Amino acid sequence: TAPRIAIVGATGVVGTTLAGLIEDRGFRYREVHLVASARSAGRTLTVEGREYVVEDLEGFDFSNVDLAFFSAGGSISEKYAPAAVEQGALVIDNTSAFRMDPDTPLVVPQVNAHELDKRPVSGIIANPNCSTIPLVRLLQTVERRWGIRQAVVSTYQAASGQGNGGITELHEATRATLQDPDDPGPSERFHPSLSFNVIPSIDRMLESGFTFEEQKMLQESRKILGLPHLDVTTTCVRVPVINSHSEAAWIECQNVVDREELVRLLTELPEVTVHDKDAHGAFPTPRTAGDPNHVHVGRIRVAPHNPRGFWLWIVADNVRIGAALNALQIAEALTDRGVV
Ligand code: A2P
Ligand code: 11C
Repeated sequence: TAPRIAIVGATGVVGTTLAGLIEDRGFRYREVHLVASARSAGRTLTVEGREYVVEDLEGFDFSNVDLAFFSAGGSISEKYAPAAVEQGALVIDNTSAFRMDPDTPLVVPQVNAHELDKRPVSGIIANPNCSTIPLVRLLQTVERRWGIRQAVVSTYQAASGQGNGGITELHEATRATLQDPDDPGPSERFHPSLSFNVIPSIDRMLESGFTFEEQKMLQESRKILGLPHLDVTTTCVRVPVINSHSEAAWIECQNVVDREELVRLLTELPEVTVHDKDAHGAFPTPRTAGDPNHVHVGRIRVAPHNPRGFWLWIVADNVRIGAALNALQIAEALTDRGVV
């Protein structure tokens, strides 16, 4: 029978997108609970044309839930996900709280769905970071065919990575600067203001000089691909885009790469659109990429001076590919396997 599900963070940007995708993709469920903070409890939200009252996470009983999606932030998952597991739910967690826990599989279904063959020891399945997911979906093929020596990646990450609050702040800050060029507007989620700016710092700064976001991309890629020595190095940058993260990736391989074969292999990947109409570089952008449920790749170019290396320009909807859709595809894989 179909699972009873809960969406924790149901009022947030990932939670509302997940509810929409459940409808679009026809994911079957027996009951759905929409859960958020006390601030939202009592509000109503609609899923598949039916109204539901939002429930308060504090005191919510997970014993009537088979599958709980958590997208309410790391500290909320740390506190409430283990309790949900204890009450009998299997948790799909969108935060960084449990990703590196050895008893918690970190899953991108197109890459390592085999991790979903059985129930995890911790009762939690972690959804990777939104910049990691599109990258590993492409790297796996490259590793298998040519072997990766090193990937050097710069990201261009949208405001929606900081939730509805991030989107609102970018709008307000931009409006303030348009009124007065000296006014950077509000700067709570993004420091300094993101208005007409780019910020090479996402999540907290670590002792190493890398940010936590940059460290996540390395550690998570290694875990998902099962390559503990994979060399991925990144600079993560926030840009004044509302939604969809972009990445410029330089991938140097062990062997010489044939561009035509590379384009063919990427084209054959599931739910990937290759933008390659002319050799001089078709490209996706956050505004124009097309199907938001696909990873988009363009500017595919092997370096003439070093034909072991090539560049990719990647665009993926961070709220869908990087969070809600990946989480739902984990759930679909679990129900296909009869795990829930
Ligand atoms: P709420 O709307 O009640 O604050 P976003 O990523 O768009 O910022 O959304 C964050 C989500 O996490 C929202 O659904 C928000 O609910 C939820 N959330 C934030 N703090 C808590 C909390 N303390 N308990 C439960 N849900 C929370
Ligand atoms: C951002 N990637 O764009 C972050 C948000 O590791 O799940 C998601 C943080 C995470 O701000």
